[in-house]
Amino acid sequence: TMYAAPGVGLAATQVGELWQIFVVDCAEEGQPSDLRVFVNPEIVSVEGKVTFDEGCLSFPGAREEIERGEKVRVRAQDREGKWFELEAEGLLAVAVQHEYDHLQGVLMIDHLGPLKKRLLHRKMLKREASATA
Ligand code: GNR
Ligand code: NI
Repeated sequence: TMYAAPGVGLAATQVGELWQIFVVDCAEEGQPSDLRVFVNPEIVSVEGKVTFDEGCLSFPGAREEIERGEKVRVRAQDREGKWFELEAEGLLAVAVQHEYDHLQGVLMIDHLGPLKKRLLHRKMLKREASATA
């Protein structure tokens, strides 16, 4: 589903699977894939701040500037159940925080102020109305 979208990440909750699992692939276009699987992820530490222009497959067409940690350490299990720790920065760090949020029921819009949240909500309602009309 992530590759079909295409997206750089996908959380299980986005496809109706109630597991603490997300995947991320931040490889640049034309580069070999860099699929990373995170099972039962925990954010160990966050350092610095960065603002990133984010999109989300659950909010088609929307782009918003969101403030995130610049560097994160994440602990998770891999597909074999083995625990690993990863320090990420750049797009990978942003994607890990975005996907981790999904598993906690937190969405991109929850990082926006009430006005922007409302505007985006209306935009999504309009989009839905025109799709079903
Ligand atoms: O495809 C995606 N791109 C993206 C760009 C900037 C910050 C976060 C993301 S994640 C998003 C896919 C998605 O919605 N995953 O939950
Ligand atoms: Ni998302």
